[in-house]
Amino acid sequence: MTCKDTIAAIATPYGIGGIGIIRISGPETQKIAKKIFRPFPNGGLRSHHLYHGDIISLETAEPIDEVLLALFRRPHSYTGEDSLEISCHGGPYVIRRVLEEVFRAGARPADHGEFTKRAFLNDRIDLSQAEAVNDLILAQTSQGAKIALGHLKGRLSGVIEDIREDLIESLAQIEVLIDFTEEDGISEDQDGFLPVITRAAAKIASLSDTYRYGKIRREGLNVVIAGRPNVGKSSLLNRLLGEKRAIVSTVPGTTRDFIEETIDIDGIPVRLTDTAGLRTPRDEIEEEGITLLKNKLLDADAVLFVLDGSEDVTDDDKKLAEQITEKPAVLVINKSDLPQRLEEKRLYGLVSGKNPPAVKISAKYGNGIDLLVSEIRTLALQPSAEDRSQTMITHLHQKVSLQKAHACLTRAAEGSQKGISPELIALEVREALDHIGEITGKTTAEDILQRIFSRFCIGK
Ligand SMILES: Nc1nc2c(ncn2[C@@H]2O[C@H](COP(=O)(O)OP(=O)(O)OP(=O)(O)O)[C@@H](O)[C@H]2O)c(=O)[nH]1
Ligand SMILES: [Mg+2]
Repeated sequence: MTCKDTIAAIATPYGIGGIGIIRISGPETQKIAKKIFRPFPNGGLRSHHLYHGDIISLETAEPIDEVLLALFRRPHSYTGEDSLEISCHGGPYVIRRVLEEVFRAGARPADHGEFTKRAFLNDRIDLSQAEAVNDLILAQTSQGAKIALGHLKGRLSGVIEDIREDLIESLAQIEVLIDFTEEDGISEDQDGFLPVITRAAAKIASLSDTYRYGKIRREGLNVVIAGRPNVGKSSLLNRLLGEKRAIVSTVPGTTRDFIEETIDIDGIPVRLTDTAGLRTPRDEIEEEGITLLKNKLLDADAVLFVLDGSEDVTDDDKKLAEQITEKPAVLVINKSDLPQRLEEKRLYGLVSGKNPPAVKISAKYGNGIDLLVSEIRTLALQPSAEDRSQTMITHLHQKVSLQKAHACLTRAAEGSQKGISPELIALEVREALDHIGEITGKTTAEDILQRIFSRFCIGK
């Protein structure tokens, strides 16, 4: 596919810098260069060569800036089209003047992510790679950057292709069955395709499960510090931060609004949220604080459930335990410097369905904090090292597509066991293929593409 118009944008950040780069892409690229670049070589510009010269004003023929210019002839360019990069002096005035001349010579302003979108439309990269370009630019953590680079190099595309091949193989087998049944009305091997479908479904499920960890590596871990009033949540936040950020007092119900701060654990940003203590609200403000807490718990990747070791487990503790059954948690038994009244056996089964690890600390004096940090590290870096070598997905729409594909294959497998017609099974497998194709962009709807590329910066 070739786009008819030629786009241009500043590819470097706004502001003052050593150089600023203008990018141009599209069929008019070489003509534009010929109009505004002097001296223009007689035989035209060679691809992948640097030229030194001036950008001139089309109106006055006066030089605007002394630049370096490089042409990348199609298809050997980022976008797959003729592209040009002009390295100007990096001041906002000069670079904007050069861009104006580029527009005057025939280009139009590029939209968000339009260069990458053209690379995708011209089959230079697939959608998962295009998204990885943006993830890499926006990466805030070493782990996030590593995953993005892997995807950019086609790691996710490879896994998706592998699943696609399975599905195509099973479709071929089903088609044979359809022809066979039509001709003879019977078949010897009604569900020979079933193992292939089951294998593909398992691969899809395991890829879909990586979302939680992929997202944490891309965006960081969202940890909520929760507990009843006065157990030492704010003291713990201050201790983990190494500074006095939240107000600590002997008065229960001190924290009303939530307080968010970020610490770095092994290259992953861990966002800590200190919240209002959970109990039957005493006033309107406390009620509001508790609503906020419940919303924060919904968004949390993990919960630090703080208990007071100098007191026994209370009904308020149990109420909170009910709210966090779905979340990975660490039981933080605080105030270990005081005489202990909390019986450890009361902790078993406190959070129903699981036994979260428990760590004894003193937020006031710092005891046990290293152990707690290592528990948080475990939450952030799960799954284990071997699993981490697995390809991960990092975007919600990828997970949604995988879940839809999985549902189709489940229906196909169940249908086949119930003896439904191979035509209907083939329909399900084809739909699963379409959902898989949404990740690489083979079958992605235009509005979703639009949304994905609108998150990019202009000039990329
Ligand atoms: N001895 C001892 N006291 C602590 C410890 N941690 C907190 N405290 C005290 O417990 C009281 C409450 O601490 P906060 O950190 O304000 O408790 P909180 O859970 O944030 O309380 P709310 O905001 O009211 O829900 C303060 O007087 C703290 O000094 C600890 O490890 N040991
Ligand atoms: Mg507090």
